[in-house]
Order: sequence, then C-alpha cells, then structure tokens
Amino acid sequence: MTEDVHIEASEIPEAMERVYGYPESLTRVATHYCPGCVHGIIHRLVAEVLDELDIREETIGVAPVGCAVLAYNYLNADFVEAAHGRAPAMATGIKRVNPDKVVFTYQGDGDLAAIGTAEILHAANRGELITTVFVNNAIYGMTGGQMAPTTLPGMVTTSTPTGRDCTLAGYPIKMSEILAQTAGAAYITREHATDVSGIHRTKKAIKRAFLAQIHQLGFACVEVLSTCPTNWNQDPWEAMQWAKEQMGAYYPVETFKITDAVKTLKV
Ligand SMILES: Cc1ncc(C[n+]2csc(CCOP(=O)(O)OP(=O)(O)O)c2C)c(N)n1
Ligand code: SF4
Ligand SMILES: [Mg+2]
Repeated sequence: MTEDVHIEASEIPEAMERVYGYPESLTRVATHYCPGCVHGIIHRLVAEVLDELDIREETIGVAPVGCAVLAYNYLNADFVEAAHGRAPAMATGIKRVNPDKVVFTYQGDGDLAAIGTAEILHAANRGELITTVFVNNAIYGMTGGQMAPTTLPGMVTTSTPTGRDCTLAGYPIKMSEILAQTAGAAYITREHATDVSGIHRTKKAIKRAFLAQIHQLGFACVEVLSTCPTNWNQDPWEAMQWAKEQMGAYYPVETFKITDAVKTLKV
C-alpha cells in the first residue's frame, strides 16, 4: 500500500493552487478491478464531474450487474442496484419521482447491449432525463469472458473458443449508432479511455452528458471503449492498444448525435 499523501484544501499555502487531488466523490478504498481494467479510470472521471458540477449530494447512481456491480462502494453518492440490464428502467422511475435529482446509470456492454437492449433503447426514445455511462469492453467480464453482442468478429472468448463466427453468432452490435436514431436522445457519443487524450475527451463527454440532464435537454449516453485484460488474455499495455486500435476500428470514436442545445453547453 502506498502512503496516503492527501492534502486538505486548508493545508495548501495561499500562493498555491490545487491542480490535482482525490475527488470527494470517490471513496477511499482499493477497488477490486484487475490491473489494466479501465473501470477504475471511468469511476474517477464520473467522480471528478460530480465534484466539478457540485452535484454529489443530489446524484443517484444506478449500478449494473457486471464487474462494476460494486460501483456504489467506490462512488461516494447515493446508489441503487438494478437487476442485470434494468438500470435504465430503474433510473426512469427514480428520475420521474425525483425530478430534482441527477440520475445516472453505469452499465457494461453485456448489461446494456444484451439483456438490457429494450430498456436502454426505450429510455433513449422516450427522452428520459437520465445520463448513461456505457462501458464497452466487448465481453462479459464478470462471468468469465463469454461472448457479448459487442464481441468483435473472430474474437476468442470462453464461449467462442475458435473465434466469433458472425454467420452463427450475429454481428457486433453498435449501440451508440442505434441510440442516436432515437428522437429522445440529445447527446450520444463514443469515446475511449485507453490513453491520456482519450481519457480527457471521455471526461468532457461525461460532463456534457450530465449537463444535458441538468438543463433538461434529453437522454444522454457516453459509450467508452475499455479493456478486460484478464478475459482477453492480454497484459494491461497490450489491452490498452487492442481496445484503441482493434475495437476502435469497428467502433469509431465519434459523436453520433448532439442537439443544438447540447452544443451550447459550456463544458
Ligand atoms: C438476469 C441475469 N442474467 C445473467 C446474469 C449473469 N451475469 C452477471 S454479470 C454478466 C455479464 C456482465 O458483462 P458486462 O455487462 O459486459 O460487464 P463487465 O463485467 O464486462 O464490465 C452476466 C451475464 C445475471 N446476474 N442476471
Ligand atoms: S474481469 Fe475484466 S472487466 Fe472485470 S475487473 Fe477484471 S479486467 Fe475489468
Ligand atoms: Mg463487458
């Protein structure tokens, strides 16, 4: 364990400005994520955004089933746990009953693009005032690396040991492109969290997606291309490159929908 070097704002000499620190919206516990997994990075980005927008106290997160099932242990906001894929339905109910709260879902690709396809599609189409952070690592991470709808063609998983054969198993589904077709969506973008510039872009996108909700502009979803070195059988560095290059070739990093109102938001 490294020594905790946290410095309280009151301890910083007046002439100095704090430029980096531990977000208040992140709890001070070690996560269970594997080395090289970017769930932890994405948690931190969400925490930084909650701090910067000063919305931690009024935010309710909906945690998924998947490796991020314990997101409520790491993000220091109110949370509920949804059954696999049902986070958008729960978030819908929570937001409608508590319109003054800021409600977001955090979902993996198995959760959002398989069992939860109907929930996310209809939440977007209804223009629910919720924010979704969609972590796409092209696999069912938590359950041992089975094929997900997002698994790339030819990709070896525990349930496709000779590689995904799209003539049998269908083609990788592009959820952001689909969600962008819905009239209720205000902001749909795909980013990646595999290098510094990608992480900065992802943070901006997450902030814009929360702002879209706060300004009541419609449904917003940020897909983040991410890693699962454990189930991809890669080391963390390889996994970062693979996500950026191989996943990025199939899933372009692009903003698929941004309404004029969302464009005017200052991020
Ligand atoms: C209704 C239901 N079906 C299936 C499962 C088993 N299950 C748990 S996590 C998971 C896949 C998670 O994959 P993903 O959402 O991509 O998250 P990751 O672990 O990759 O971040 C599955 C199928 C479950 N818990 N509940
Ligand atoms: S199994 Fe994969 S998704 Fe889950 S924590 Fe490990 S690297 Fe991350
Ligand atoms: Mg996954």
